[in-house]
Amino acid sequence: QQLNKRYRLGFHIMAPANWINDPNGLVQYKGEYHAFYQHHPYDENWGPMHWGHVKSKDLVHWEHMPIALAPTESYEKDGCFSGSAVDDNGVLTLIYTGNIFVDKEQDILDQSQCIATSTDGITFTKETANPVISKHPAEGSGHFRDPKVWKHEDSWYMIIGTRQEDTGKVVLYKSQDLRAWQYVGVLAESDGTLGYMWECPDFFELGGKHILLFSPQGVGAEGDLYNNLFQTGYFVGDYDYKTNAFKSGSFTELDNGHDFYAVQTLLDDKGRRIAIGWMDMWESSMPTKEDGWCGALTLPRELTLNENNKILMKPVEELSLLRTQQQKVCTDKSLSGSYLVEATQDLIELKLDFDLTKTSAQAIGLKIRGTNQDVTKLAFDVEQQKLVLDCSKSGKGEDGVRRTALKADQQLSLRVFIDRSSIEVFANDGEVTMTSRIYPTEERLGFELFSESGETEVIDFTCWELEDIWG
Ligand code: DQQ
Repeated sequence: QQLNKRYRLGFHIMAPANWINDPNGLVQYKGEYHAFYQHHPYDENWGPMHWGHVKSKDLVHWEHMPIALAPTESYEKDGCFSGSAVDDNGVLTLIYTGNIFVDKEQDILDQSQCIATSTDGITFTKETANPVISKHPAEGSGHFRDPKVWKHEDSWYMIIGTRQEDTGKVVLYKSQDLRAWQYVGVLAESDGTLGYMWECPDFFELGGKHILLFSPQGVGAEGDLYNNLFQTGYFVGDYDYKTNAFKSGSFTELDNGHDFYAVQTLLDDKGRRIAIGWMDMWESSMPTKEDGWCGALTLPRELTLNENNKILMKPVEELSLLRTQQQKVCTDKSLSGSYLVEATQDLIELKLDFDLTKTSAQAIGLKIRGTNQDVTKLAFDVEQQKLVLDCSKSGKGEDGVRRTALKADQQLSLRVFIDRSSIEVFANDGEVTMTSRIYPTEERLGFELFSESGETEVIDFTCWELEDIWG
């Protein structure tokens, strides 16, 4: 059956049809990138979780592979939940959570950690010894999921998200063979303000520091921060493997848009730390369900740490392989009011640099794909020093406006990727990113560049039409 194409993404990872959520098992294996994802292959709604699978030679052109994991065993009867992957000496090893609903209504779960292996990177065999960790530690509960495994020196390490009553935590295990795991202890836990459950943890070195990335449930909104139901964010700190002491600073949200969650990373053979998230959110209205599918993964982003211990996220350089036509819209142009730019395609990357030393406007930016009734607006509020992504007229009314602080007095550089139902904004070399789904209801393509209540100077505005990788 043909899916309605109107919102099908052109250059993002999606399932062939039906539901997807978290990225899982991001890994390089035998020279190719593999990404798996939480998937319900029989319905556009979340349900018994399988692992969907895609692979790529270049992080940009993806190929669908057969479903990697289905919940066939008693220890995973209610789903193969999120997890990670490692290349264990030529054996592609998936480490995932077996989910059992003890009482779904009361949210009582019995979760354990399991393993499946493959030597062709296509078909996976579950270990007969599963689950390899059958019970949570005393510091946790049956909410015990999303194992992330990595190697340090000669040992394997695994972190798992858990909760104890209403305190979210990450716990650590150690192994020599990926099968027998020894409990080390709690790596980090909520101080009472950071939620009741920590999902999808990841732990890695970046710029000489250790980063604990995780997705807490139950953090309340605070002004411009934490405005989604759940958020992905991180701690930057120092870690000592000998004592399991992790000393870190405060929690920082990783992206400030509407649809970005359950982020995972991999370290690739070029030494890059690459992150991919689920590009949707539990509370969104998910209009693509009408078309028989739901959910997607974000573009891969390369992470670096700046001098203020903030993670910067930039689109991986391979994304330039998608560019087909280039259009130089303008250079060194002073602007007040608005300027219309036609586009003939709906898959677009754009680069837009403003000179803030020549800006008297209150707000500058871009209206995307629309008229006043149906438009996504990206603005920089010059006085407040905030980047503002207004999705309140992006075809699903309940998604409002997101604002995030962006200190900029010299230049504002925007890189924006617009797909048929998404927008990903990278501002000032990844200092701020905003990721949201949009659902344009009108046909108009194109943009309107604007400078409100004053002038600005556009240093460069270049657009590229992008390839549709799914044809
Ligand atoms: N989704 C998975 C869980 C994870 C949650 C289940 C986060 O493993 O904790 O689909 O979206």
